[in-house]
Amino acid sequence: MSPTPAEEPWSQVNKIELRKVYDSRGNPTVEVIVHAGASLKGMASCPSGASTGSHEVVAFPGGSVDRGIEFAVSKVLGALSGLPFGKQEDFDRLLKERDGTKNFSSLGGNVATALSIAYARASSLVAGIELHEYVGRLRGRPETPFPAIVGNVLNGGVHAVGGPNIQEFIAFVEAREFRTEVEAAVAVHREVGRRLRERFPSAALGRGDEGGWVAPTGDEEALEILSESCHVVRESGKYPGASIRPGLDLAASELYRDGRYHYRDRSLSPAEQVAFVGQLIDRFDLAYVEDPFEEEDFDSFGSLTRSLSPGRKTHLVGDDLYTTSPERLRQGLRMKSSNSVLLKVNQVGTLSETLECVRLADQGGWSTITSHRSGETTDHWLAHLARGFGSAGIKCGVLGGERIAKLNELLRIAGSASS
Ligand code: 2PG
Ligand code: MG
Repeated sequence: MSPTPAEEPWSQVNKIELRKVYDSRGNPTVEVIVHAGASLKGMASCPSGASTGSHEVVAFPGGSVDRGIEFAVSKVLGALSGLPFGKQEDFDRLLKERDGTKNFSSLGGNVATALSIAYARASSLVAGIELHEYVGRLRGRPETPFPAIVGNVLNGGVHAVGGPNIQEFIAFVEAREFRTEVEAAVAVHREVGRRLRERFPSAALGRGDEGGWVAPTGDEEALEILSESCHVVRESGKYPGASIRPGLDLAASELYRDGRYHYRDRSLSPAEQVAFVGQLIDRFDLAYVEDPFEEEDFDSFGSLTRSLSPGRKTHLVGDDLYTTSPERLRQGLRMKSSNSVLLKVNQVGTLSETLECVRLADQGGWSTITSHRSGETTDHWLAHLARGFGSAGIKCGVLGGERIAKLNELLRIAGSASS
């Protein structure tokens, strides 16, 4: 039997499908298929957040996925038809033009995101390369080492009822082999679970929105458990050469009311919060600190950044502060507010604008962290973006099907790179 000839890809967009699907919280979201040949499909679905920054674009018009899809079908798809593949900036500009607002309130940033990524995937298929290579070419720098895992192992805040006030307790794992990172991150997750069961023998332990544990602990108690778990895994001798350190996403806008940060056991002024977080960094050797202040406080971010000791590598990361907006990131760079930026495509709505943030961070010598949302699908484009952006970390949780899907995809990418 003669082999089937390879399919001839199309050179331009001529068929796009959109449908409503559901995320890990059961909330409706959107999936897009940009066809790139009779059976070649660029697919992408969009996640959504719970602790959203107020400068993020609108997720869906009037909160309705159906309205976003209707707008795409009636006002956007016609303009995209006939566009050649590989013209990411043109595609993304058309999305913005057809939407016609500053914050995607007609089309919905989540619909725009799914369209933008699905088109990128279709373009990579047409070019015969992987999505991460396509993204890497757009970034315009050679690929850097694999990202560290920024793995949420204990959940709090708005992602977990009955847990600590701080939203995320994170294992930050860096190793030469990505497989070692995955194994060590899983080991920290298990060790945290074991310690929580020991400490709260009669409590019902659950898991939060991002697959981390939920337990009735205070914030510092949770950080102690995380820190001891990182230590035990590091010292186990099973992950030679791996750096395994604790980290936090304070999601501090959620703690901020009337000029103060409110915890169960204390309420802190911004200056006290700078001192409190600085102490936590020193005491626990934190490798990663995200959103320690509310989303408008560039100054306190700057104070904490200046206080970081040069000998310790800590990624001080702005999430709600920048909302993946090149304009807000420029302000942060000018004010030296942090040394790292979180990237979430659906905060801004297009791959091109996210890439603009990557380039700005590259120029400023800042790291980037490519991030999931608390409501996710099993789609794994995030893994390709983290790799293609050359991010220092991929923040995607550790356990839970929709979280491990991203790590497994990076294992596949790592494997295909070495064999
Ligand atoms: C965050 C994220 C993801 P959400 O705050 O960084 O961890 O949460 O998607 O709810 O904004
Ligand atoms: Mg965050």
